[in-house]
This record gives sequence, structure tokens and C-alpha cells, in this order.
Amino acid sequence: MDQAHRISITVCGDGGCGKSSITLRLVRSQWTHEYDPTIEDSYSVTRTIDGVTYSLSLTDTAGQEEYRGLWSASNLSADAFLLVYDITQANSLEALEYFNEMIEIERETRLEQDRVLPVCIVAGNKCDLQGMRQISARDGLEWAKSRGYGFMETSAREMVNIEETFALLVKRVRDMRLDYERGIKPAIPTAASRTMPLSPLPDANEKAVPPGPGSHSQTWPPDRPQKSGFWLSLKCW
Ligand SMILES: Nc1nc2c(ncn2[C@@H]2O[C@H](COP(=O)(O)OP(=O)(O)O)[C@@H](O)[C@H]2O)c(=O)[nH]1
Ligand SMILES: [Mg+2]
Repeated sequence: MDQAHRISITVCGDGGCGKSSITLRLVRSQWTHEYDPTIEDSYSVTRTIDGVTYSLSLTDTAGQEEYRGLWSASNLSADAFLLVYDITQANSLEALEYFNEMIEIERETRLEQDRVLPVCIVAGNKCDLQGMRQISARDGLEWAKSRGYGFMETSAREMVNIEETFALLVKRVRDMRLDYERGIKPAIPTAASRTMPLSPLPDANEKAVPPGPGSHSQTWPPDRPQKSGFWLSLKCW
């Protein structure tokens, strides 16, 4: 398989957020209750997306603070990063900032060297545990969007949005490479522009409020199909 169809992905995030579970779900469809949190492992898997077969090399990193020193340069050289947090752990979204800072430095380096930039997707995992939720989909989405990253809520346990998340990632890498070949530079928001307020999204349980009479604003919610119940809470951008 030629280089154009190879995609390396580093899965990162705090310990216990489900990196190994997500990775193993994609690679082996396996659901095991516990994985050794100290182990960093690599896997290969192929997926056909829009008629093209890609070989994905995944690195499931060991996320705990005490192992972060083991992060190798090869983890940072990935084509894409899947940044995983746990929707039931309030601090696990902030913990992504640690990885994001490394990725931002890597992005700067690639910009200077005129190389293709990495693609980042944020996954709010354990969305099956709705009753234990501490991080709203809106907060996860805003964190991702303000950095120019894609966003999904996933459940490795219930196999929700696992294939979809990797499919999104592959498509973004493909598009990023095509743009690069055409000389189109991606517009990644800078750290300075991140304070810009984002338009609010309705909560999963909130009813969407249609614009009042005389309002000439766009439809609300913007370009999103109306879904109900549990599925409404699974956001994907
Ligand atoms: N309910 C639920 N538990 C999960 C999910 N993903 C992982 N877990 C559990 O969370 C714990 C940590 O998962 P693991 O994949 O080892 O996390 P890692 O340290 O990020 O690799 C394990 O007990 C998993 O069974 C999920 O989507 N839903
Ligand atoms: Mg693990």
C-alpha cells in the first residue's frame, strides 16, 4: 500500500478515559473490562472509506501522569490525534490541554517545515454513563471547536460512534493531504483567538427554541437534524 493510504493515529488522554477500550474496539471488536493502564501498544487495522482502503496504525498511549515522560517523539509524528476524555470525570477534558500543548508545538514545527499538519478529533467517551455525566456535550464541543478539532461522543462499551470517529478522522486526514497538495493552508484557530465566544447549542434535554416572529436569524439549531432522547445527546461534528 502506498504512503497516501497509510494513516498513523496516536490515541491520547488521561488515564482511565478509555483509550485502550476504544482502540481495542476498533481493532478487535473486543470489549474487556480492564486493560493494563501502563501499557502503550500499537496496532494495525484496515478500513475502507469512500471506496478507498486505508491502513491505520494506532498507538494506544499510557496516559497517566507518571508515564507521560515515556511519550516518544514517534507519538507526536502521527498524522492524526484522537484526544479522549471521560464525560464522567470533570477534569479529564482539561487534562487534554497537556497533550494539546505538545501537539501545538508539533504543528508549529510542521508549519515551519512546510509539512502536512496533524488532524485532531476529540472523543468524549463513556457516553453510555449518562447518569454520571459531569461534562456536557456542549463543553466538549466548544473545547474541540475552538481549536479547530472535530468532536464526537463515544462509548467503547456500547460500541457507539467508534467506527464513525475513526472514519471522520480518516476523511479529515485525506482532505488535509489533498488541501496540502493544492497549496491550501488550513485555518487552525490560534491560542489568542480562542477567547472568542461560540454560539450556544441546546442541551440534550432542552427543547430547541425556534426564532420568534419577525426574526430573520438562521434556523435553530443550525443545519442539524432533529433527533430525540439519547441520540440527541450524541453530538458529532
Ligand atoms: N461504561 C463505560 N466504561 C468504559 C468505557 N470505555 C472504557 N471504560 C472503562 O473505563 C476503564 C478504563 O478504560 P481503559 O480503556 O483502560 O482506559 P485508558 O487508561 O484510557 O486506556 C475500564 O474499566 C473500562 O472498562 C465506556 O465507553 N463506557
Ligand atoms: Mg490504556
